[in-house]
Amino acid sequence: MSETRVRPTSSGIVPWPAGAVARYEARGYWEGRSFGAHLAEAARASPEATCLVDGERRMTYRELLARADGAAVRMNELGLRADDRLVVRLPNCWEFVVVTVACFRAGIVPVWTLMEHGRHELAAIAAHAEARALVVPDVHKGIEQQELAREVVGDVPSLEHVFVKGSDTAPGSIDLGALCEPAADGGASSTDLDMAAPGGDAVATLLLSGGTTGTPKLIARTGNDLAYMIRRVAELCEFGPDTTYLAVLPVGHGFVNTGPGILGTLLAGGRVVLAGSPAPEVALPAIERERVTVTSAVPAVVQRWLDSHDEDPCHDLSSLRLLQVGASRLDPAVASRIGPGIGCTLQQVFGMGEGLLCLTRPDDPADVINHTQGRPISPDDEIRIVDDDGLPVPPGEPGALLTRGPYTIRGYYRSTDLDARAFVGDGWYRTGDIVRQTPEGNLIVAGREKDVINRGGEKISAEEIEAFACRVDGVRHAAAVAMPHEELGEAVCLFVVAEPGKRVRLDDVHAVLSAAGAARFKFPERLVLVPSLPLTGVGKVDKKALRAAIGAGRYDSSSILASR
Ligand code: OOB
Repeated sequence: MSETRVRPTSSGIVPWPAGAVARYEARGYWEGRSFGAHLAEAARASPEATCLVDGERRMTYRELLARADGAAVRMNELGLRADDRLVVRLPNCWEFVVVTVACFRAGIVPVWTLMEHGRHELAAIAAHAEARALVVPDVHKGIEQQELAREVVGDVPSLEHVFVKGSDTAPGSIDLGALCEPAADGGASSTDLDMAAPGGDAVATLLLSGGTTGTPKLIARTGNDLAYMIRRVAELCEFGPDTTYLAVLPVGHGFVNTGPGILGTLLAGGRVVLAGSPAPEVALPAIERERVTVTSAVPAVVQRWLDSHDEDPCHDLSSLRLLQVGASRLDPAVASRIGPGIGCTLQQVFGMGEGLLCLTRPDDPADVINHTQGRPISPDDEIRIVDDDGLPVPPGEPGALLTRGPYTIRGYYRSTDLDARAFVGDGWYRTGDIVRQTPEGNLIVAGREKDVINRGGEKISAEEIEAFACRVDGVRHAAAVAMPHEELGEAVCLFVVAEPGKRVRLDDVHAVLSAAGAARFKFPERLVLVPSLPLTGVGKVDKKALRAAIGAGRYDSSSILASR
């Protein structure tokens, strides 16, 4: 088997400065162990407990570790070594968890993507990560997936292996089911993996960032920082062996994996139930059937659950103790329906792949839970809220949120050009969010300075959509902005200035996105033709004016210009 030399991740990460490392180690946050070592310890602590439920399939911790170790050893035999990257594009299924644990055990770096990601995203992610392997299902929602995998392999020279979940593995690809069989030698492989475990400072995973640019931004998270964050959130959410966590959001999301999510449940010795869809007709019966105690959802999903349960409260949801809601803005009116409607405690979660995680605490007063996005999880999370000159705003005023801390990265993976914009001064990460802080220290997300559209929790780069639009015949200028959407919170509206005499339709833009294999959630919902785009005093497109116009239902450019 030919082996493409790929650079180690360490060549592309920005380390924490020595003083910060010493502090985080001294305070016991960073334990110097790989994430796989933490997981193995948890699995060995309760081997007979059920850790995973996927439909009829139930798995104990013993079986999970045996399968993960089997997969780790087989990946090693295929030439995949510690620090090699593997792109995972799987739906919510037990194989996702086994492959993820296998990667952590072997020190292979998983890069979790969404099933919605198409050739456009997958190729860019795999190329940037210099991934050596890709995992896909054979079929998803009735659509064949291996052709896509072949295309991506054709696009990305470092990709050597494709692992396929399902019974129909194409020649040249590897059957994921066989890969995930327990190792024949049982304990011996596990001991070898224990011995070869990477240190805590090795990269454990590369997360995707909700992009502000057309190219993917990858976030290298180490075993040290990831384990600290997950353990700390799990502790604040009171996770333990009696926790049954329902994974309804796509497993590729950081929220469902790490907040504390699937991985936090496994570290706590609890049980993960995988649901194939967040639709109320799937999620609510799953809560009832499995006596789920905790789950996490985006606001758009919660709204559907509330509506469905109000209309027909036929499911017993009394086991649900905590409902985490985050990734996009939760309307306080919806927040206040959760307690009375579902009978559980709401926890607002304001997080980001880059690190910083804020939560309301289960015992906070209702006002804090319903109206704020909580406070950081670590005493060593540092927060600054600054004005346009970088100076602290007066208490309670909105400003740009900067942060540093024991699990917040100091730079993107191999993206020094991005770092210059996103990291300021002494390693402060500029989150792109505008927040206010209450006197008790809770944050309220008040807006955004980054050019991103948050469509029901999926982050879409306006710049990327504009670049696609400019490829359409007849488009002279394009500006993508968020417009209000009743269910999703925000949707993509594209303003277009056409060449003289040309007509541009939404379908033309969709055709370009579709031909490139871009994710469906990026497709603009609306296109507005305007004779010109409004400009700010410094000559940039005035997106504030465009957002205001579309929000107010005014679409013609004269009213847009008038609204400035
Ligand atoms: C989560 O992570 P990302 O990386 O997909 O997106 C981060 C961004 C934040 O910078 C903020 O703009 C937005 O998503 N966001 C929220 C929010 N939570 C995240 N905006 C308003 N209200 C909230 N509660 O989205 C993420 C990662 C881990 C846990 C939870 C969410």
